[in-house]
Amino acid sequence: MKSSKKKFSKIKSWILPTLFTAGLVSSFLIGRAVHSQSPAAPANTPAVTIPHRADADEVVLYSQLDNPFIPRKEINRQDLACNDILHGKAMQPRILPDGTKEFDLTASTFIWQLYNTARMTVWGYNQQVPGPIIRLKVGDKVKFVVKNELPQETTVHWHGLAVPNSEDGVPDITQKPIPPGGSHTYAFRVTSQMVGTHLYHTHFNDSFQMDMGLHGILIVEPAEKTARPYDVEAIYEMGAFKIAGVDQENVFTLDGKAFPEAPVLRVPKGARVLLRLVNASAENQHVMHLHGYTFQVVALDGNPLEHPYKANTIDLEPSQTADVAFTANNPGCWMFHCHILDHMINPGPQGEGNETTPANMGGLMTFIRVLPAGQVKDSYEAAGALYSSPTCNRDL
Ligand SMILES: [Cu+2]
Repeated sequence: MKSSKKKFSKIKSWILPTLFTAGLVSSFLIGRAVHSQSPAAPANTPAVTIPHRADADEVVLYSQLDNPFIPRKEINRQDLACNDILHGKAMQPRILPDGTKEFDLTASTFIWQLYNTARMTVWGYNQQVPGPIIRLKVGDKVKFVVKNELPQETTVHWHGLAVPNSEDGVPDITQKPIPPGGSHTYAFRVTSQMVGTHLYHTHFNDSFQMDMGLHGILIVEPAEKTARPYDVEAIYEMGAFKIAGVDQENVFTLDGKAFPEAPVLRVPKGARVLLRLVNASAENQHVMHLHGYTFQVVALDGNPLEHPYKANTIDLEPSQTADVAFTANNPGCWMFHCHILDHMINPGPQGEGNETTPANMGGLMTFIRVLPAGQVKDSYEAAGALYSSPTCNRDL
């Protein structure tokens, strides 16, 4: 145990940087009910101290001085954006006279609800985290008009795509970084090398900007429409954030939301399901595990495998993608989660759990519900709502 003197100096060493961080880029609130709203705390509200989950002796300051309020309408918009990611709904481009598909990506700061008790000023594309899905076809001529409304320079990198070097998004090597208030247009033709599940992300001050939310999913389809071997295609992007001024990723999200708000995937019994999995965390690998099934790993980093293999966990290093497939023949509510188990915990006073107190369940945890066809809806369902009031068995 640390002495109280030592502890005080530890607290002191946190206060200034954390207040600075909280005021500048990161703010969130603790202990609210799901989607509840309350006015911002008065300026003289004392800050709340809560032990960091990784080390109960270490104290992290959770500032209430910058207590962001999000209207219900905005929370609904964010839930819908997250649900669109899950269901692979892509953004629509402008079609230019020569047939070029032109996409707008605006990087800006906004308040995002990571889960019911944590909100943060994130940096993201088009007011959502992850950014909108970009879906391209081989042969497409594409342009991306990237506007920078961040307080810092940025670039965009098309991860896994063999674009011309000038379009690669590496600052001071292939382009000048895009200054705050500036814009830059990327242009390339989509080739067969690009087919598959990929991501796009910032490449400026990467470790910081990735953890702030500047990433999204990019899917390239073959030129010819082929008979789709799958009835359901869904996407889970694993993201990571640093809240409370810590220097290690401590909130992990599926399609932008941590459990209890991570979205549930509902699929009809018997459907052939393709899950596109993308690890957009800057610093952490994820070992995603599906209960109740053996799936086939059919593609890695966008490349179809010559010999797909069977597994029930898939290990994704930062920036790796995998496509896994299964036939939904086992009805029920099946957990889908990261098997690095502290990625299934949200920060809080409970820490990692002990003999008397369970941890604050959160992070990379959701369900895949296999239901009779008539009961499948595409609307957003938060994993926590299902967890606290299980209806799976009743539905079967
Ligand atoms: Cu993980």
